[in-house]
Amino acid sequence: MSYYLGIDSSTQGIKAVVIDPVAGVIVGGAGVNYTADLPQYNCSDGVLPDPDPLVKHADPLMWLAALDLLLERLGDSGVDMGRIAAVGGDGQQHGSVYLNDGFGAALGRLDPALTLAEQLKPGLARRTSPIWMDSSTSEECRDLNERFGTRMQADTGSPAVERFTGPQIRRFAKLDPQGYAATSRIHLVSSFLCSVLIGHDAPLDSGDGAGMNLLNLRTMTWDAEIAGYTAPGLTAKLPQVAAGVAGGLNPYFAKYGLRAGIPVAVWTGDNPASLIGTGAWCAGVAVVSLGTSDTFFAAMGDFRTDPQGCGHVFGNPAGGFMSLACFKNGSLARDRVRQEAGVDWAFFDTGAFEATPPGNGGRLALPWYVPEITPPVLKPRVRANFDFAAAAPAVRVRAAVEGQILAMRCHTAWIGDFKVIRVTGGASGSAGIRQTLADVFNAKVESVAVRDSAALGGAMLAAHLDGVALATMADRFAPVTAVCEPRSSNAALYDELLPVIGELETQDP
Ligand code: XUL
Repeated sequence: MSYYLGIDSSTQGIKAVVIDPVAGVIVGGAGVNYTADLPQYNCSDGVLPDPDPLVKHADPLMWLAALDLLLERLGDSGVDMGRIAAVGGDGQQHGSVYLNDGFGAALGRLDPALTLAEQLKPGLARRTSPIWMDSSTSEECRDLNERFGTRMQADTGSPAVERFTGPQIRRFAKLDPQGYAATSRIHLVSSFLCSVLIGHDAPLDSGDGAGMNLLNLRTMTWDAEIAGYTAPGLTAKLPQVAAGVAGGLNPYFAKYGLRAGIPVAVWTGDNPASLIGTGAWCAGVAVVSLGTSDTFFAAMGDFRTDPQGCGHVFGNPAGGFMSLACFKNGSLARDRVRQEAGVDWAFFDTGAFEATPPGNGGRLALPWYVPEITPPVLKPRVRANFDFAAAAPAVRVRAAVEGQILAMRCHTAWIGDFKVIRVTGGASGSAGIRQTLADVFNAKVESVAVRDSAALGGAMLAAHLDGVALATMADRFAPVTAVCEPRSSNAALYDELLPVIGELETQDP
């Protein structure tokens, strides 16, 4: 039977997953890590060094080199590439690629004897790409929010926020008007790589397009007024918004054993792809992904926005909308607290709570080591309601974990009251963290056995193009492997602690 390939171009690397939906098995996969495998691009953890801590850019040529290397590795791994019948994919959200007139022509004549990076380099109108970790556009956000007021959030799903593409484009047009004038097309990471796969300009989907502060989610078209104010002539530089098939696979990729012309699905953002890959595209189940950053997302039946202005609304690739709240100080911050405290997770996971019972005696911390997204904080530091540095290691770790999860509850209440939360990502392997999540949200926490939910979502969307039902695939590829029930006494304890989060967040910066 046919195989389907999903590709996830994420912050620190790129991954592929190949599925056989009829047999219900993952038949292969491959990965490339930018730091380890492509050090020549100087993007440690996927980010170019910059003296300004607010500036976070990457080299788009690295993403191309990674795509070549990924497909080579996938072919070498023994997967029967000729059986792949369609390709889907996603990219880290918000990142943008600036292309000149030569890009389209170069795509149309890709030579398999050469690499993507060398052939497409002349098509770049800007050598670097701002990514979602960038927080350098506060001034532009201020301009946009002042100009459009509440309409910005009411129509695009989010107020203007630093990492979103519109403010990034406005800054580029202001700082480098010539570079902006030489730009004829601006792609997101997703639509950039999808364009490369199909050999011509690809559309972007409403899941990723909504992360730009430019797409009117009520009409699903570019908001001409907002785009016009963001930067001159911007609408003409944006791709179309569409769903379904983007085009046929460029013959260039036959060198990896793939069949030229197989359908390539319109790519989406990593979070919308994960919504599919975790089987949560129908309203009622929320997903918490505990990765580099922590994210909370859920399908939404209706279009509603966050009254606090921190969360976002994106298109749901399965139809309708999804909500998302992103906490930048996620696993990296959690692990830093743990490392600096010199302990491992065992004390937290085995239930040996002597030193620190749930609730931690009311001691809470928000471990903000980098500028935070939810709530927006540009000057990071650890906020705590006790002497954090002097406290016992176990107390510090519990304060940080509980603080993060309570903050997540505070900032996602607008999405709904969920009785089931699905958890994925590296830190979801911790039994202690899962139990804390269940108790804080007073919800059943289900672990789903999906390692690469975004790449899997891309593969499922590719198979869906061929008529395979998403529900059938979710049962097979995202089974629930463990369930953690909330403990009511702890839930009541956490309810009482909720107001402390507001106090920490408004502490002096
Ligand atoms: C979502 C966000 C991140 C990126 C990278 O708004 O900024 O989750 O998509 O994963």
